[in-house]
Amino acid sequence: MRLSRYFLPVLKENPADAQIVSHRYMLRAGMIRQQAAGIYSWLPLGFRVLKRIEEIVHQEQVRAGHIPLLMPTLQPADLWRESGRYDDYGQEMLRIKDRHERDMLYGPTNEEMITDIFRSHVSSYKDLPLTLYHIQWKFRDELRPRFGVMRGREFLMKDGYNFDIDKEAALHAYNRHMVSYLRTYERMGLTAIPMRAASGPIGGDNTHEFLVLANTGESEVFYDDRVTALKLGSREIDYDDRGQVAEVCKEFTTLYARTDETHDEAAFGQIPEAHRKVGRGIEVGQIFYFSTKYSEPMGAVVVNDKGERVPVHMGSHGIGVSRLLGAIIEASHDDKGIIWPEGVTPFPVGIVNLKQGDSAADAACEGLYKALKARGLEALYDDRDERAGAKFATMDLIGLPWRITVGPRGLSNGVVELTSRRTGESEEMSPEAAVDRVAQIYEGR
Ligand code: 5CA
Repeated sequence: MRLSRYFLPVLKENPADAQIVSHRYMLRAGMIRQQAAGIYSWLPLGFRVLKRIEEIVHQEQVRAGHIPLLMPTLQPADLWRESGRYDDYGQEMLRIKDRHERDMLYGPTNEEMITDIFRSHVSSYKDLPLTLYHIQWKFRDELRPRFGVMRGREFLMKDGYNFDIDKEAALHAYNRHMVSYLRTYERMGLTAIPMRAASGPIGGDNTHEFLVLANTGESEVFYDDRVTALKLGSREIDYDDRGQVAEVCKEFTTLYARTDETHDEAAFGQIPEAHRKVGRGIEVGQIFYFSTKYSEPMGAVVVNDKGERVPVHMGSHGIGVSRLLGAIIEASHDDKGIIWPEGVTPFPVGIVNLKQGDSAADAACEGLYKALKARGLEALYDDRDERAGAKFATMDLIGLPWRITVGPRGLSNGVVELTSRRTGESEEMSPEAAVDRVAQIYEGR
């Protein structure tokens, strides 16, 4: 993408109403625009990151054996009357009447609708286990929408629902979600710690939230800091292997890590003092096992292998897709701007032409741009007629992890400069070597 032809409305000034750094940078980098409290347009740069995050979420869900579908944003109220949640949900639910005076709502979550789909099409244990998920916009009329996409009213969520024959099978689905989430967050450059939590309006006793540690997080967290060193890494997971999946979950949930809702001062006190930490975290996901809470009242029943009709065991599992942009920026930035992890960056690399109009510099930039494209990498090429300082400031603000700087002086020695946004370190090399290096960094992503 050539910056001269892109739509990147960066702001020079800090927006006055943005209280936390991720919100400030998302506005300044021209990623989002607020249209109403907690409701945003996704401008091209923000949209690219959102799509990238969605893609990683999809890939890891499919890897775990979960099946994508798409349910609508608007739902009939009658489904929610069946589960009893129409009245329970309160003012967070946006209620709408259509022209025939039928009660509708903008879905805050989809347990009822997915249960309806299931009961209409599945009747035998032979069709289980089944996990269906979608990535769809939700609406919750939050009392205090704030911090940009972090607590929106309209927000993008991945929500998945498992249907299993018994508790044991459903707990395997729960564990499978936990492991697939760990991998999902790691691919985004995040450390998200599973913490014992409270289930709120979704219900059930088994629930974990995934928290990214950040001072600006809304949740108070209590943990043994050795939990932050745990990594899933590139180990092979067989998602059908109950034992292996359960082992991984055990590894990640044995050390103390809880939100304030489930905090236990006595258990916390057992942690050696040097490892005992109180902090704040951003909740980027939550998983639930709630047994037959929805399947019983809604009649999601299958015939088991003994010929008996039994309600299925269910759980639901959510990832805050749009919130993740904020969480990643909170975890990865400096005073100049965002520092995108390679996994989610809107463009893999930026090209800065220090002297637009200089024939050698222009030709070298064009050559780099095309060579990168041939390797499957779309660079953001700053081909505007601007001062070098302004170009660097824009690149630093929007946070591409790598920058290739091209100027007449370097070119006279046959070199360009490759700079890491994270370390600030630069290295001179031939344009071909720079392309190779960047291609290597992104290999397999
Ligand atoms: N049905 C379940 C799981 S699918 C559910 O709705 N879970 S949830 O309420 O925990 O939401 C899932 C995730 O969505 C949260 O962990 C959080 O990351 C994200 N989320 C929730 N509310 C908001 C909001 N107002 N703005 C942005 N993201 C949100």
